[in-house]
This record gives sequence, structure tokens and C-alpha cells, in this order.
Amino acid sequence: MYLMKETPQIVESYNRDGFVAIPSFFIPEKLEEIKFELSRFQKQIMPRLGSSEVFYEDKSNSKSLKQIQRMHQHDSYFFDLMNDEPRLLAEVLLGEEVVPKNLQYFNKPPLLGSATPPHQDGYYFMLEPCSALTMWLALDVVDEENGCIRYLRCSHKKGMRLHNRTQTLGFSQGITDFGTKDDIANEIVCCAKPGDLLVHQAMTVHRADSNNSISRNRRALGFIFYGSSAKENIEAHQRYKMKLEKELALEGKI
Ligand SMILES: O=C(O)CCC(=O)C(=O)O
Repeated sequence: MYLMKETPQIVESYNRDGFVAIPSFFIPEKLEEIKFELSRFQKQIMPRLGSSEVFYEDKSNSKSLKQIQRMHQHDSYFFDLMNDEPRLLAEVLLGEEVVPKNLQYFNKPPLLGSATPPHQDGYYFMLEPCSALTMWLALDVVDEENGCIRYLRCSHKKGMRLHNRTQTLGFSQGITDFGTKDDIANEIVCCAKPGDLLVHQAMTVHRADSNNSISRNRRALGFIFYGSSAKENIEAHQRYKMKLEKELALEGKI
């Protein structure tokens, strides 16, 4: 069980707001280790991965790397990382055993990184009940200029919004009517320092702007956990994934 003195407040904020920010979740030494292992992964493992695992803003430009999928399935360091403190914290927040589902690398390269459309992760996950969460670990200084995460406070209590296809690789679905008065009034800007962890429920609406900085990356690791009670509509999920991959290949994006 993941326990520290702030745990009760962390659980309370997460349940009340639909997200919580935990400063310095990883100490600087551990963060350096993670960055070192990430760089090793990119050099040694990434070249072997298929196009459905590695996304670029522009696939002819290697500097435009934007996402790596399922790192925990491709490398034991990231498997162990996911199953350590993040998994213990996920169990506390979801109040049940969890299934580690995805460990993703996200970047928004300077001037190239596109915006993340407003969405609810639960729309992609197709779970019943929707017991799942996402952790987002900042690897760089993240602020409004380079595209920090923005959450809609309490949106996890307001049901699933209507989503539609977007043109954003890696975030194929976005909320169609985003930008209502309620949305604007409840948006919380979450700047982060390296080592800070943001955690949100699968129903919480969130988005991020593009990276408008000239030289600063906006790197992060995302950890997705499902609660063991969540039943996945595997057939619908596979159908959607195959259809999407076909479309993206035809469009030359992957
Ligand atoms: O890194 C981003 O811009 C978005 C990440 C996100 O939406 C997620 O992890 O659910």
C-alpha cells in the first residue's frame, strides 16, 4: 500500500476535483535515472518497434517524436517502474487492485508539438464501470508556453461528453462542444516541474495547448491503470483500433 503523510489529502483532492497534483513524486536522483533509461530505450529499443507504437508529428522528421506506446511491454526497466510506486498509488486512489495498462512517452517538441484536444480518457478506454486513472509525470519544466495540462475541475462527476474524430495523431477523439461557459469557468492550468506527478480520473476532461516555445521540449511519461472491476469491451476496442490504424496508414501518418 502506497502511504505517505500527504496520502489522505491526495485521495481527497483526487475524489473531489477529479485530479490531483503531487509535487516531487520522484526525487531528482530517480528522475535522472528515468531520463537516462528513456534515452537508452530510444536508442536501443525504439528502432525495433512498429509504426503503431511510435508516433511522430511528421514521420519524415525524427526530431518530431511525439509518443511511444506500451513502453512497459517492451522493456523491463519500464515494467518495473510502472509496477512500483505508481501502481501502489493507483491502488490507493482506485480503492481496488489494478491492471497496469499502458506506459506512454509524450513529447511536444518545440514549435512542432501540436495541441492535445479536450477529451476524457474513458471515452477511449470503453470500460464498464469506468474505473481507471492516468498519471502524468513531468520530465521537463512544463508551463503555459510549452503546453501544460489543463483540467476541468469536477468534470468527472458530469458524465461522458460527446466526442468526435480529430486529426491529432495519438488523440483521435475530442469533445465536440468544448468551450462552454462552465468549461471556461472550471479550467485549471497545471504547470509542473520535473518529477511532479499529475493524476486524473478517466472521466476528467483535460487538454493541452501546443508547444509555442522556441527551444524547450515538453516531455512526460503517462501511466494508465484500470481497476480490476473494470470490464473492457475488447471487441469494440479492437475494432476501433484496427479501423484507426488503417486510416492513419492511408493518410501517411504512421
Ligand atoms: O500529454 C498530453 O498532452 C496529454 C496527455 C493525456 O491526455 C493523457 O495522458 O490522458
